[in-house]
Amino acid sequence: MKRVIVYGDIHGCLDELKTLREKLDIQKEDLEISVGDILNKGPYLAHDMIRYVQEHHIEVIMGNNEAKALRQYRKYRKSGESYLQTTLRPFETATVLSLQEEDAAYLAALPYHKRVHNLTVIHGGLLPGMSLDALDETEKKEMTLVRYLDKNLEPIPWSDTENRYKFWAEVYDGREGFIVAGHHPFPEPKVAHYAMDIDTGCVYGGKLTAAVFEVKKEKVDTKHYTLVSQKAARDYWNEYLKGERDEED
Ligand SMILES: [Mn+2]
Repeated sequence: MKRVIVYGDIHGCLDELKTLREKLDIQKEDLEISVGDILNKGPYLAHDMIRYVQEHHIEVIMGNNEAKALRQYRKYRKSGESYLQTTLRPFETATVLSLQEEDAAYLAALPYHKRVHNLTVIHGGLLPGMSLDALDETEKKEMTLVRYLDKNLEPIPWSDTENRYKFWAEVYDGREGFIVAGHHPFPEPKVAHYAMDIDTGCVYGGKLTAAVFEVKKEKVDTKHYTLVSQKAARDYWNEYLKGERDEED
């Protein structure tokens, strides 16, 4: 293994991912890992995203959007068309309809974390008291959703800006290695002592970021890394929202 390369939330931004991989001059010995949320909200369909990461051997961590897509796909298979029309938004319907049975099997098998020596990749955040090897199904899902914590170090939703005390990475103590995660978009990667969030909101017109680590003697050098980004061609999500509103008018 030459390098470990971790990608932030891609959300269907396949063009930006391809350009970023060219910039990085990806080699066969590199290990590429996505923090998850490869699908939904962006321009390319879920099926195309899954095919691409499979063909290029990019490992993917379960993000909240993969978990949601799988849940919705299964419900659709059970309840049929009416479920799509009554419950899902257009982009969710497009995701569900693009998935094939083998894509669903792929999503169902995604891991919630991946360790590479002293480096750990997850989607959201780790809470105080959570230990990666002892998580139940509820905690695994919770982990994909963690952003800010309140004064009691309890996770709070994105919308609750009033009770924001610390971002999870700022209180994480390093017990599970150096963590690279995504999920909460920042204009620039949010780097703390033992963790970083590299979701730089590509699908919202930001950029797609990769964290690049060198591996030396069975150890990932987490002190010296590089952050490489590719700017989004457009603000895909807000263009989509505008289209959704226009359709209602
Ligand atoms: Mn995301």
